[in-house]
Amino acid sequence: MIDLRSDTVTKPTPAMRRAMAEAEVGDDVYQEDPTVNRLEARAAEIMGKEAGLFVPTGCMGNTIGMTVHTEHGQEVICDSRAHVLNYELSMMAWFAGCLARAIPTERGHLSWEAIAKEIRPVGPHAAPTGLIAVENTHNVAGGTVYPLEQLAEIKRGAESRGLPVHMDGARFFHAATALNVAPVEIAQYADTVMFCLSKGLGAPVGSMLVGTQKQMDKGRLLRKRLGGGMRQAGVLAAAGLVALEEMRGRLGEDHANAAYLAEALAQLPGIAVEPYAGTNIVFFDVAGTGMTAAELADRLLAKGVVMIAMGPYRMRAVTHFDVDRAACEEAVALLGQLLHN
Ligand code: TLP
Repeated sequence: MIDLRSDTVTKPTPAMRRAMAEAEVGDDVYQEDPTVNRLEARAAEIMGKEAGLFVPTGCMGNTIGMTVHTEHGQEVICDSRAHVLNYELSMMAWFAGCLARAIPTERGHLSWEAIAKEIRPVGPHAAPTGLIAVENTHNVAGGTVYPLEQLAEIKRGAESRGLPVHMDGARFFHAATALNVAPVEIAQYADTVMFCLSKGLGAPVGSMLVGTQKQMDKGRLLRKRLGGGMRQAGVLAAAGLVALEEMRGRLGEDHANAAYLAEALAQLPGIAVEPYAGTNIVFFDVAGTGMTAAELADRLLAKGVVMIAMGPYRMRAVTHFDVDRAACEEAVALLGQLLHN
């Protein structure tokens, strides 16, 4: 199987498995797991924040991040295609008790100009704005990377209005790799950042939330309330540490493979590739093949290639550690065979 559905499908590397087997553990609910403590400190250090919190999933990291900043009855400004709005089972309503104020965008990126128009003050009618949520890289927009100046402007504007910024950085290090900047250069423009260890970085489970010590102390209680107090979680954190130390540096390979896919897929009949954003996600339209994305996905699956239908005619391919260049070439060849027959 050549699995291009998502970078979530990566399996732990031999180094991760060894680290997991040998991990020193304790009860993390008492904050006594040395490996989790190390991972949290290291994540905070890399991102230039005071503290970190290890969470089982990106969804939980976003939920805690957004709940830390808000009160029930507030609004969260986000872009209309945000993962926090469309793929997290309305968690911002369910847990944070907030409404989304969604802004349509071209590339998944909010601008301060658009945000400023949507900020609502406390008053007798509208729900006041409590938070601005940005997504970097932006998944459904095609792995797009926020330009640093745009983020800086949002953060400056947010500060001037007393509003916090949360970043859904599920693929944060893909953004840092594409911009060729240190993580802090991006993270400085958000109060809290969630990033996933279990996507492109290859860990089997886990995400991190980073921010101030006070925010993470509050977040720790929220994590317990959500059922995320994981006891001897050092076995997972150990893989997370390997992911952080050994896997960040190789994301450029995934980007090069995605660039190859974008170019090669565009040569196939009936396939229209969306502008490639420079990271590990490629979206393309299959309407010209006479098949729906679901039909094409089924036929590809029969040939041993897995891609995901993300709309009636829209498909997504995501590159990652478990799919090398040869596998990408084979996937394109198999799709080509299918379309030529
Ligand atoms: N995204 C998954 C699916 O949910 C679509 C994927 O395969 O891309 N933020 C962003 C931007 C994400 O893309 C995802 C996962 C999450 C948060 C949630 O992470 P998990 O799955 O760990 O809860």
